[in-house]
Amino acid sequence: MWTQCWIDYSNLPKNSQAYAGYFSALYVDGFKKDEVISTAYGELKKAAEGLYGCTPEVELEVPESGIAFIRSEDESLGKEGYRIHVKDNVAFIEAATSAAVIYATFRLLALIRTSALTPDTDITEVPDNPIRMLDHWDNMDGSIERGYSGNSFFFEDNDLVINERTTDYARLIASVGINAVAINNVNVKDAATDLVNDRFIAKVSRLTEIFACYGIKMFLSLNYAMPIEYEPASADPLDPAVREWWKHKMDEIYRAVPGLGGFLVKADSEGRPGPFTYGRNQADGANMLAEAIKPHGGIIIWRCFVYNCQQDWRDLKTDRARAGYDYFSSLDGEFADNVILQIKNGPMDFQPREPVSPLFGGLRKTNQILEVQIAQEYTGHQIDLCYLIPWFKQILAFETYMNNDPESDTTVAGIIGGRARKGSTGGMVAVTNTGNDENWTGNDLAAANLYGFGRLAWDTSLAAEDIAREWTSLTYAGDAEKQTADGERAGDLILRLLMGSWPTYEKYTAPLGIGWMVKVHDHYGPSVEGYEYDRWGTYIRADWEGLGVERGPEGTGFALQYNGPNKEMFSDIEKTPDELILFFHKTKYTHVLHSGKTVIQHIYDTHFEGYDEVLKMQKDWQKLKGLIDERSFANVSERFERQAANAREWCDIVNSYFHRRCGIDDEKGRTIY
Ligand code: GCV
Repeated sequence: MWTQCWIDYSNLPKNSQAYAGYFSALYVDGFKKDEVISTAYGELKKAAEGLYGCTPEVELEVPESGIAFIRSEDESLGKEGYRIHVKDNVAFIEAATSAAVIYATFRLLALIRTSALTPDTDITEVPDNPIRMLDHWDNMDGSIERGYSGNSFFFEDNDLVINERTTDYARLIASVGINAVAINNVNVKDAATDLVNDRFIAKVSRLTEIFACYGIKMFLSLNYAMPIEYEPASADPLDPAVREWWKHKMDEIYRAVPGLGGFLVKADSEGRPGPFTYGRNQADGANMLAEAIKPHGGIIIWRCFVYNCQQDWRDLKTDRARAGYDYFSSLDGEFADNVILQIKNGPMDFQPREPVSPLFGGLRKTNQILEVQIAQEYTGHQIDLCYLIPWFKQILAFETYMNNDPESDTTVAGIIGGRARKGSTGGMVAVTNTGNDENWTGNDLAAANLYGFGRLAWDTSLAAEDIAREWTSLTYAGDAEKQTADGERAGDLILRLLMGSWPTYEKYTAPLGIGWMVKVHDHYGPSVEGYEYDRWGTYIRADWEGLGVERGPEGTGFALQYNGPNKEMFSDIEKTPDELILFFHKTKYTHVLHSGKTVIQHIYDTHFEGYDEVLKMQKDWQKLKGLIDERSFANVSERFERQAANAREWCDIVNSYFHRRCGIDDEKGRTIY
């Protein structure tokens, strides 16, 4: 069996009796009794049974106490927004669609379970992002690319799996406002190509229906090269035979799966085929699919992760960081309306710290989705604790200087939320961290990233700390209120660990934005020069004098891809923020940072500190013994043990490597192995 994470209703919240009355009745006005409304009722029932052992009666009039779903004509709520307010002893959910009722129901339950619902509650929430999506990198053999929490719960032995867990998953992600999910790996290989063929299409259709009950649109990753295997024997996007083939294919797919949201495509990247093979550009490829899917109302999500993965080490001009902008910025405005470009947060690949991709603010006439990764590929494999929401907040807040219009919100959040350009659409996607482990996310605390991603994608103004507090209260419920021996509330202790975890992880791993000092391909544990000597070349350029890649005007020129003040800031080593200095500049070990420390002393200090902080986190966690659920306590204890070993290894290897490279001693005289 598996856990229910933050929607487990077996643990009564504080003051819970005060809310019992809401669960006595449900009144529905103006909605047809569709599957989605039934799902919302089902959720209330589940909560009522779990929390109070009762079942809400469906009543034909507004009850004296209970919950009421009221269909609203208020256009400002849009398709997904809702109002929750309390009058007398009734909690009202007002919304224009049944999907919005689902989101509101989960919100109401969260308010109740955190004792936040009061007689004065009157909140209206409309999501900031039209698309709030999770991408699975699940393969049909059951493995998950970059998966750290078991195998896939969608696929096994080259077949689809549909069972109770599928519904529990839909429930889990709908509870935090997710409205789209792509179930298979963007590297579409072997049997996965057949997801859109007779072999699997009926099961695909059933899956879309399960998700639809929770208001979620299902997507598939598509094999761009598919028509090569058929009559056109080509995937040239401008070849009329290929275009025709796709039109027929889309007709066939949508006849069988009318509820499909559309397709996610990785083309011309890391060995995947794409339009470049035929001398065409990325817009040619995306628009061909967009045209074919348009009659069915589907969308094409086209990834911008296109780069040359085999750069020669002697080539100092080619720069992987430049690639996205180089390939896509000149195509701005050429993509069809039903194409959305999916852009990774940074120009490289989900490192613990990177600058924001210059495509945000570089593209002015194109729909954009921000892609982040909660699968902890480079941030500790869900062994190490790394609460990523504070990092995502920084990315969203980045000012792109896209235009000079003071009226438009040109931060990343504004661009993807459609507020920078009238008529645009977009959203946020996370490569998900879920698998078939008992607790879904490997490390129990990694579930805070899944929860947090959903909440943040819904409301980008939420503080990372508030999200973590909410998650902690919902997950540990009554236990969060207990006190440790030294008088700290258990929930506060967990919150403190979460909030400190990303800065700590950054400290003991790759400093000052350099990234990539991980073991090659596996990406867990240190290997300072691993990628320096790999065919998959991604360089850090360390020598006896300094390290970092020169990306200013004298170097690869990457810094020039940014607008106005950002271009100026990143081009100049003196103006570049410390945390990104090695990303942008080849920097001497003796260079003095804004912090007043030299680069080398910063490396020594942060690595020692990072390791110490992990030991402290591990010790703090032990204070929860006997206070929280035993399974969860043991799960995280075991993870901290491994994290401590990992942090020790990082600290020793990184410090020793740089000590030997530059010969400069640690000012504090600590032992460097
Ligand atoms: C799915 C990185 C990962 C790959 C991943 C790729 C991508 O390179 O290491 O596993 O492939 O990103 O985002 O497509």
